Amino acid sequence: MKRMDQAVIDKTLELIKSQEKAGEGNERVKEIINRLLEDLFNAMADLDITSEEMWIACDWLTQAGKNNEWGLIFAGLGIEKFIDVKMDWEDEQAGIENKTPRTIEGPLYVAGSPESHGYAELETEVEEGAERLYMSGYVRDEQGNPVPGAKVEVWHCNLKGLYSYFDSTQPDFNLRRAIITDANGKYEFKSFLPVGYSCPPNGSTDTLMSLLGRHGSRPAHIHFFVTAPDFRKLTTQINIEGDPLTYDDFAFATRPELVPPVVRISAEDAAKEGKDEAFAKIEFDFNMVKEKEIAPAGENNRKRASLEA
Ligand code: MBD
Ligand code: FE
Repeated sequence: MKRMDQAVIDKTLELIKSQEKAGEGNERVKEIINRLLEDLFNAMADLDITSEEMWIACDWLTQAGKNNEWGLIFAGLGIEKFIDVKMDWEDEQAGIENKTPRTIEGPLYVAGSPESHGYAELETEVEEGAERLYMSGYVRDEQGNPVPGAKVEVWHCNLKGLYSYFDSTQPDFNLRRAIITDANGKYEFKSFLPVGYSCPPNGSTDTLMSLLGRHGSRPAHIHFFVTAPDFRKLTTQINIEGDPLTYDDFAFATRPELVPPVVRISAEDAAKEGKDEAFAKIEFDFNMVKEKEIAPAGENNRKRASLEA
């Protein structure tokens, strides 16, 4: 079929814009919405999108909201990845280097986890059958100096691939803690090696991924927010080395610098490190940069879950 005349599309866009009153509303919202409508209408013409297809989209969008899956869809469609790529590019323009790479937050953070100094144990309830993990490292500034008093917030899923709060069968803040670095800038925590995550079966994200011929799974990973006064908030994750999905993450969060080695320490050697059982050991430092006007901010003020909300 012949594509609609551009003039017909443009006239419709102008009609819609003509109802906006100058000086009213928000100029930034007007700019963004008008641009998105322009791109959308052109795509509808190019791809000959039908009325039936449009209403399938509307129904899917409605259901996705009811399911609270929009955060997951932003991750799965690579939108959250793209904003990281954009901010990386902006950092590069600003000459910012030698930092721990950012990677997406994802939709499963909960604010207000229990805080401790230097060390934390992440299990509020014991996870049966898990491989013990001790992870530690230093928070460092741009010169490599340790940053005492930095806050390392950490969260990961259990062996079912589920996160506390979103999985109401787990106790509050299970596998979620905030650790304040000690006088040497060091943090350490005791937990276990988590497993990967998969989107809720038959949910809106899962349905879309299937239609795209994709899977909706993530490799095993651990999330972090690192904050300290005057430093830019760092949002990142580490991957558990050896997961088959390490470089096949539906959320595109893996970065080679974020896959630290996992060292297996035997029960005998564990004693030398002051631990009472064999464990997997991960050492990982967080290299922070100062908050700067010329570079993107670390905080985005998205709405986040908390026990009160
Ligand atoms: C997760 O655990 C996650 O980290 C992301 C980004 C998306 C879905 C589930
Ligand atoms: Fe996650």
